[in-house]
Amino acid sequence: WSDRGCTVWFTGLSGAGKTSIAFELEAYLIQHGIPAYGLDGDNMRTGLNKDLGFSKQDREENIRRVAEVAKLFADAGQICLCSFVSPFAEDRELARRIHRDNDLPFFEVFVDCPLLICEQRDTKGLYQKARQGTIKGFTGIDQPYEKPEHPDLVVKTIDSTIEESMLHVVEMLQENGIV
Ligand code: GGZ
Repeated sequence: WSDRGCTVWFTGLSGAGKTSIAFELEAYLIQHGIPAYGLDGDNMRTGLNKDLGFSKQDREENIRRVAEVAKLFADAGQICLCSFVSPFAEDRELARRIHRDNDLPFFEVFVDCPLLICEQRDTKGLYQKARQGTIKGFTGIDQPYEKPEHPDLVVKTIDSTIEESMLHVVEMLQENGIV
């Protein structure tokens, strides 16, 4: 099973559904006896990356460290599921390169959801705070989100359920001989 080690990198706006899809996928893979582990802001920014904020520079360092950790998980034979806004194309490219240099498969999944919908969902109330100016540098409001130009997969969460999106990722992993 160590052959299937790889990283699935979910990118998209806050509230697009990255972590929900990754969590569902993690459960699905484990149920099928496939080792998987999810990394996201909640478990990386509270520990290893707790010295980092949301400036362009800090996001770059966040993504670099996450990619290095994901590389280790993948090298250990796990399917590492990374859910990060990762708004800058060059940072995502670095994450891909860190894997490529170690001959580890890397799949970029664009979790595509219109800003308007993410803002309507506003599950954590962060968009409202960003609009009010209480939070500065919020992706989509006063910092850019650079859409992936050549992602390995696009899942649109506006008209699909979390489970449907998750199964699209499973199909991609099947097509690439991972599962
Ligand atoms: C974007 C922010 C910000 C700012 C706090 N911009 O929906 P969430 O709440 O749970 O996910 C978002 C998370 C983003 O952290 P990442 O590590 O994924 O970002 S990056 O990849 O760009 O380094 C959001 C919350 O943290 N959050 N402030 N200013 N999201």
